[in-house]
Amino acid sequence: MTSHGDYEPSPFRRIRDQVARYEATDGREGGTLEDRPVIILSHRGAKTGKLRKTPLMRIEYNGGYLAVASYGGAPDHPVWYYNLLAHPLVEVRDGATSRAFRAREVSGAEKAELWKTADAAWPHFPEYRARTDRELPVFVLSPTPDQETSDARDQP
Ligand code: F42
Repeated sequence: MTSHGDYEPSPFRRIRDQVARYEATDGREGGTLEDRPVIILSHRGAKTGKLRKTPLMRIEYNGGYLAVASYGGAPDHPVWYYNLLAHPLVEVRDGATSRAFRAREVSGAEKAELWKTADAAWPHFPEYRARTDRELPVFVLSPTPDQETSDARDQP
């Protein structure tokens, strides 16, 4: 996983602009939602293999993060959910720092426990769960052994 090269910005201007502002300012702009911190998840498209970047809530967990495919309680999973299943090696940009992680979807008792952490970080998750029939997926993002800390700003 690399943040360079074949990055395909979101077709949605708000998302595209947020990612650009975040990366240009180390998260000082575009780095919060309702005063809660946001990360930028870089991942590979399941079909295209292109690099995608998605703002998500920052939910710190066990030296890594949780990623909740909530999409505001929309009826369908966000596209990035399927990308992570196909290509679990991802990068997280958190402020000025970018590191590599491996995504693992959780279920059952482990997931029930992790909702406590997620709900504390973003109190809207319970209403999203109530809004939709689908079960909101949760990933644990664990640091990969070869993780490196670097400036994630794209370089040519
Ligand atoms: N969404 C969440 O699910 N969880 C969060 O914690 C979260 C926080 C958050 C904070 C700030 C903010 O501004 C947005 C936040 N969002 C959060 C919304 C999030 O950023 C996404 O917009 C949302 O989850 C929808 O994700 P999506 O992957 O469905 O994105 C759409 C908008 C999008 O750009 N889709 C691309 C597209 O072109 O339509 C997907 C491109 C793609 O991945 N294509 C695949 C490929 O192979 O390249 C193939 C797709 C296919 O199957 O055809």
